[in-house]
Amino acid sequence: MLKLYGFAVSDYFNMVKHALLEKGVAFEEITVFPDQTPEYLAKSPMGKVPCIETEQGFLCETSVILDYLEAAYPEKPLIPADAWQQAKVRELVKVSELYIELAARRLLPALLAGAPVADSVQTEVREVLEKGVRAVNALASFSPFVCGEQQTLADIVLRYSLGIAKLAAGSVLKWDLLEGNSELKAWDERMAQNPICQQLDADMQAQFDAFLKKVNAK
Ligand SMILES: N[C@@H](CCC(=O)N[C@@H](CS)C(=O)NCC(=O)O)C(=O)O
Repeated sequence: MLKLYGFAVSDYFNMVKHALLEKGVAFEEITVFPDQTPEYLAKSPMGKVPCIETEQGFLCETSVILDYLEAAYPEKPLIPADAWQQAKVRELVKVSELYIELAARRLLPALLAGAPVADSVQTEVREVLEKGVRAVNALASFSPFVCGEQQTLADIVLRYSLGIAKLAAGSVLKWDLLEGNSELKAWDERMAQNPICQQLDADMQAQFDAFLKKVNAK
């Protein structure tokens, strides 16, 4: 059976777990934290989570894993069949990761461990997030999902990217990322009603304090 390595507070882990649950793929979850030990690096060469283990071997990098799952388990697709529609989904996935997730990630040391964050970094992150949200609004149809009537990988990647960005923006920048973005906010609230999101959010809450302790014990 496919194995998924990672931990419940990780947004990237949750993207893959959400896709597996949505697609109905059986998997075993193995809780691991990012790790630079030779044992874990043999599974995930950057020591990051998530990674998966298949009968053929290990695979890391969330977008690559998501693409693999689409190809290997096409029964319940999270990518449309049409080439153009596929590209539009991947465009939103890319924008969400580059300009929402990765921008917000720069604030994680401040969010999780209270590390000081230079004003220049705060300004840079806010600028990227503003543009990222603007790009998402320009690309998404919200009808009711971001790329149309069906839930796709774009909804999944945006949802968990936005989760960390809302948290970091609110806590570190004292800024409500979704203020003035009513369609995006309504979509985010709709996604939060999805039973899989609810399950993963509950798992994240349950692990959050222990994760914070682990981060701050280093
Ligand atoms: N590019 C990676 C990023 C994954 C990532 O950054 N995961 C975090 C946890 S949410 C991690 O492992 N951080 C530890 C590190 O960067 O060494 C992917 O797409 O899977």
